[in-house]
Amino acid sequence: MLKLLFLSTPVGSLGSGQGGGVELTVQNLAQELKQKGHLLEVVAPLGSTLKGIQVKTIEGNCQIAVQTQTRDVPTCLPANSVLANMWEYARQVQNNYDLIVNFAFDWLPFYLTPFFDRPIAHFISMGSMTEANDEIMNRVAQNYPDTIGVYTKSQAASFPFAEFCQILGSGIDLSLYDFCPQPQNYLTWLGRIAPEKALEDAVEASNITGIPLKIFGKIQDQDYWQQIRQDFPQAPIEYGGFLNTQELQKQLGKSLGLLMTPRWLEAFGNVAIEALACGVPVIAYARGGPAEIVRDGETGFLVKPDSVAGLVEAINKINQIDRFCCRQQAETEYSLQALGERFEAWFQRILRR
Ligand code: HBI
Repeated sequence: MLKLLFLSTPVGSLGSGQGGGVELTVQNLAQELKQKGHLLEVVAPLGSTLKGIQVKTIEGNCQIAVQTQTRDVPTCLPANSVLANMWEYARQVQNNYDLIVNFAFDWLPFYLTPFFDRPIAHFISMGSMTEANDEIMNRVAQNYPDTIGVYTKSQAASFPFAEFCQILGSGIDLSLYDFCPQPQNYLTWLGRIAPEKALEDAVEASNITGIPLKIFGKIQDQDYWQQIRQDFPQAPIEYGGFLNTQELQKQLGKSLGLLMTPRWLEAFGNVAIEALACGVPVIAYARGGPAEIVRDGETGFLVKPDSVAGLVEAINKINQIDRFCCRQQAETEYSLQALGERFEAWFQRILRR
């Protein structure tokens, strides 16, 4: 049994959605590790909530989201920084714990690592973003090998310390997703409707094949969405809105396949494992996280990046995929239990040093 202190992302309170994918990771991990008998406390900004887990909330001003910054941005902390306050609390209580786990993608926790008496595991939740972060993360990777965790190999590859990264993958609560053996005649596309997600390629493929495409997710860039509608006036597409998991998995499960067309380096791509959990094959550009999730020819198809012709070719053979294999892959690789085991093994490796 380990005594673990989790320090959450300082960009917003847990449950606000501000922290995106890493909120889900903190929530799932905390629940799973508590389930396995470990003792843990989560430190997070005021207003944070976590089902069934003790949260120590800390007041202060949130960090600026790093993805809104440029690569050369100087490290900055606001007055009364919640990040600094969280780490002051951690310094005071560190001796009650075996291991501290950092989920912030920020300079300070990495800089503070050598000042702490207790070991610190750092989970990095995006690819390389700024020079200052790369530099301080690299310093920790060199001095404390094993202590850097990431979702995927391609995410690790974006950092100068790629070979030091522990690849931990992700996981979802499979009990929320129902296997659907018999699809209806439509494809799905899920995600933020924004240029880096290249929805236009999926729409073009639907236009060529004549197979209807149902689109779900937040319209983040309205002009971009209108441009797609103008460019493909005849495409058989339908926008289904931004749904909660329960509603989304109902619609997703009935589809022939999920199209993933990322233009940028997707660190992981949770929508891929949500599809697999419903038995839905994934057709994805062979780049980033999805390229490490989809088993080409078994649970979907990996397509030459940015090739609409490649998408069309894959769509035309989607019935070759056994939908049950998709569900099985989700169960073996992406269950919460598998995720908890991977993190537990990582923590043990650090503590053995
Ligand atoms: N920005 N500064 C900062 N710190 C974070 O921890 C952070 C962020 N932007 C996005 C983010 N975390 C998470 O939404 C992603 O890691 C998933």
